[in-house]
Amino acid sequence: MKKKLLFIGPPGAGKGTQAKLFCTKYGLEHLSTGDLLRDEVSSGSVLGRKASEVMNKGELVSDELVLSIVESRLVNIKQGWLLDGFPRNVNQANSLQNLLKKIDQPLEAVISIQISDNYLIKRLLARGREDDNEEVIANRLQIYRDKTSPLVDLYRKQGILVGIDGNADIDVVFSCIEKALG
Ligand code: B4P
Repeated sequence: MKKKLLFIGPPGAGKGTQAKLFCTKYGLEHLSTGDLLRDEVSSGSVLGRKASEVMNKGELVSDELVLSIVESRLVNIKQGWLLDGFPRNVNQANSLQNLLKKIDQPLEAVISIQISDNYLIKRLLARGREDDNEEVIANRLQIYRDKTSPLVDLYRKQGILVGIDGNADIDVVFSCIEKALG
């Protein structure tokens, strides 16, 4: 089983849901930039307050902040890791590539979870997090299309991309991911 992974997809595709299941079953470290940023927000720090404003508009938090959060954790992991929600633009992807080179841990596979807009809007509205309302979801989706989706092509060209249909039930999607990485 591959152990240096990245899950990519639009908001609500199920990246977080699948990443948690996968890391629990296979003992990988789950690095979700969304969760790490929400932890920072809950701590009430100055950085957290700044991040909260940005996240509640559905925008991307600054590359510097996200990078420093990921770098400080990634360098200490020995048993394998799964990046969930990072990188989200070309600059973050380049920085990740440099970091992985430095620590000599190349990315082994990228799972791209695809889902139709109808499904993702329904799921996010049902979840009802602070950034899950129609206006903010539309902005998050637009940002995904403009800034994150070009990374799918980038990883396809590197030959490490696997596309997964995220429209099915959670356990069905999970089995597809397991098969793809086995
Ligand atoms: P994230 O926390 O990464 O969240 P997400 O993309 O909205 O959701 P995800 O795809 O993980 O969906 P989930 O499994 O939870 O980002 C939030 C914000 O943080 C961003 O907008 C941005 O501001 C900031 N941020 C994060 N990373 C950043 C970065 N690198 N750079 C800059 N800013 C960054 O699933 C959603 C719902 O669907 C859940 O309720 C789940 O139960 C349900 N669900 C999942 N799979 C399902 C299935 N198969 N069937 C039915 N329901 C399902």
